[in-house]
Order: sequence, then structure tokens, then C-alpha cells
Amino acid sequence: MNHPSFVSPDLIRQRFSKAMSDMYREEVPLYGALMELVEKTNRHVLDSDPLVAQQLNDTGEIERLDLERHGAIRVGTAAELATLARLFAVMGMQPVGYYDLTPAGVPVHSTAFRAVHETALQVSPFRVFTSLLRLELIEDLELRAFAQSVLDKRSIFTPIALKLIERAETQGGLTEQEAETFVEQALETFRWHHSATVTAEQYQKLSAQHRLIADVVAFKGPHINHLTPRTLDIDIVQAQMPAHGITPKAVIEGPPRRRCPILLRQTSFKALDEPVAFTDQARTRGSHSARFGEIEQRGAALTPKGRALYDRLLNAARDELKDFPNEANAERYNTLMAQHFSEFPDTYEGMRRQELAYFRYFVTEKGLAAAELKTLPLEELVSGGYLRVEPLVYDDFLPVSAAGIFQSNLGDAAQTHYGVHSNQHAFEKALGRPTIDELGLYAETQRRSIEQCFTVLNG
Ligand code: OOG
Ligand code: NI
Repeated sequence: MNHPSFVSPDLIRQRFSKAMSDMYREEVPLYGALMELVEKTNRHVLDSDPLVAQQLNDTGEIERLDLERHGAIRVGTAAELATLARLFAVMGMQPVGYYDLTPAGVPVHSTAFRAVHETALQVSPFRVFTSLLRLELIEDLELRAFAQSVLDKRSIFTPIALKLIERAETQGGLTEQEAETFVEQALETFRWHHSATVTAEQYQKLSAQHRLIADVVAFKGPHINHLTPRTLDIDIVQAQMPAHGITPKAVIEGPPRRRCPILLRQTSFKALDEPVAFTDQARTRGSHSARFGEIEQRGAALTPKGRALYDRLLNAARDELKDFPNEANAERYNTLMAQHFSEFPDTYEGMRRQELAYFRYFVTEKGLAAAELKTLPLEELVSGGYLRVEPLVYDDFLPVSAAGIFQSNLGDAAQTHYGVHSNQHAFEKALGRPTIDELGLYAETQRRSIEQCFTVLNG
């Protein structure tokens, strides 16, 4: 029940996303430069491509575009993950999807906290890619026990944040004053700390095991490691990054450039080396790199059939490349991707007819004016121009892309081989609840939009 004096969780999320962006802009100046480049590019696309502008206007996505971003964090224990789930729930964010990163040599598994309903996403599509370290993958038992003991000692939430999470749970929401304090206090969990919680030698040992292990274990909390704005043309941004003093990774992750974008394309630039103080040092003598920059372009959400086709074509291109994409083979990789993906229909109507993507349906002026439509089937309403169709934007992540982003930021030394399997069950046990299947969410949104059309036409 939504109490009248409670602030809507969607607005708390919107405010939190803004507060996070302000904090990150202050902490990482390059983020500000990236934001400016993305804003400029988006304005250029909206001015020069009336179709894209119209599409964003029609779906209302234009309103969320400037607000749109995702962040990423990594936590160390089940208890931290479970409390994070409760913290995000206060902002209407739920764990969507399960991503196993071990095949790529990264010892974590992950989910994305985000809003799940289209009206909530419209207010704020803010998402946080959240990874849990798999301590069981530290082979050295002594080091594993050490890592565990360091993690067990820390508390990543402020006492006031914990109290407000509890209050939101028991009273069913937060008042204006409480919401304001909650945003302030929740932000503290994601802040960067210049002092580590271990000695320089301990840090080296953790880092030698895996750089990511040091990143999670050696600090007071899960500092936000990037904040990613959404661009309307990632190729332009990728090409212009060097002129802005930013060096992007060699290839753009995800599908190749298309007329009708699908899923998610991402690029990033390397983590910065930042000064830190270890516990046996008086001043910041050491350094650690964790924070990087990333941008993304989002396209249509795919159905299970579309996703299977995407996975098949991506795997075929990568198999033929016979290596991880890198600087040396980037051009060949792009050629192979374009070749293989020519099999994927590149019109929205083609994708819709083959049920490769999810769509939203809208009643047109013509549909509103016509009274005799009640009995027409959906396809005839579309072909008769009574309904208009727009692709549903993909709000999630891609495991192969995420692996590529992790790797380009951790360096080649991070390509460990783990002989383990994904363990969604263990992840959900740590989380304290099941993750939500993202495909089901898109199917529901599509179904609701069709239902609404029929309500309007029959009303
Ligand atoms: C997360 C990397 C994955 C994405 O957008 O796929 C990611 C991390 O480095 O913690 O951010
Ligand atoms: Ni990311």
C-alpha cells in the first residue's frame, strides 16, 4: 500500500541516481568529460535523425535519456549482498537476471538491480550491475581465510542507512525527510576510500591471486567502479574519445552496428591508477586501479528466439576469430561480426514478424477515429494502421560483453581459468531471494501494451 505521506520508491531511485552521478563527477573528472561528449552526440543524433527522434518521443524514452545510466559494484559476502538487496528495494529496484563471469576468468557471479515495470523505468531506469566475489575460488586456503576474516570485520552500510531500510520495510515506505536522509546515507556505501583495510604486502598477495579479489577485499566498501551514460550513437563516441583524451578499448562489445539497434553495445576506457594508503603506511604511497569509464547504446529487447539467434551468431564470429577480440584483431573481428550478423533481420517489422524482438503497441489517431475495430485481430490492426509499433528497449546486460568489460579493465593477467560451473542456486541463497527472469518482464510489458490498446479501442 502506498501511504500518501511516503515518497514513491521511483522518486527515491531518481534522486539517488542523480546523487550518485554528482558524487562520481566530483571524484572522477574524466566522467564529466565523457558525459559532455555523450550529451553532444545525443543532441547531434536527435537533430540529424528525425526517425530516431520520433521514436524516442513516441515511446517517452526521450524523457529518461538524460537521466539514464548504470553503475557497477562488487561485494564480498552473502550478508553484504542480502542487505544490498534490501537497500535497493527501498528504491524499487529488484535483482534481475543471473550472470556467471567465471567462464571469462573473473571469479564473480552477478545480477542487475533495477526497476521492473515500464512506468517505473520511465521515472528512472537506473540500474546497478552487482557482483558477488566467489571466495571459494581462492585456491590458497590461508589467503582465503584471511580474505574472509577481513570481509567479516567490515560493515559497508552506515547505521542510519540500516535503520532507514528497516523503517521502510516495517512502515511500508519513507517520508520526505527520511527519504532525503536515506539517499545521503545510502550514498556512503558506494564512496571511494583512499585508505585500504590491509597492509601493502597483504594487498599484493590478494592482487596476485586476482586483481579483482584485492579490489573487493582490501577496501572499506564496494566503491562504485563506473557509471555509464546511454548514447544514441556509440560509434561516434568511440571515434571521438581519443580527441577528448580518453583511450577506448579495442572493440565495441555486443552486436555490430545496425540500422535497427538490438540489445546493448558497450565500450569502456581503462581503470585509473589512484593513490591509496595501506594500513602500514602513513600517507598514500600505494596505488590501486578500479574505477573506469564506460558508455553504452541500447536497442531492442530480444525474445528467447531472438536471443538464441544473437548468441549463435556471436559465438560463430568469435569461434572464427579463434581468440579474444583485441587491438591486433579488432578489424577482422568487426568484419566477422558484420558478416555473421547479416543473417539477423535489420528491420523492426522483420524482427516483429519473426518474433525476434519485443514491442510496445500504441493506438494511432486513425485507430481512435474508427469505431468498428473491436473484432479485428492484432495483425490486421497493425497492417491497417490502427496500431503503431515501437521496439521495447533492452534494460539488462550481456554476459559476454560484461566479461569483455571486466577483462579490458583488469588487464591480461586476469585471464585465470576456473574449472567451476555457474551456481545460480548459491547466488540466490546469498541474495536471500530468487532473481527475476528478464525475458518474462519484457513479455509482460508487451502483453500489457496490447491489452491497453484493446481497452482503448473497445472503450
Ligand atoms: C562490472 C563489469 C560489467 C557491464 O556493463 O556489463 C559491466 C564490473 O566491472 O564490476 O559493467
Ligand atoms: Ni557497465
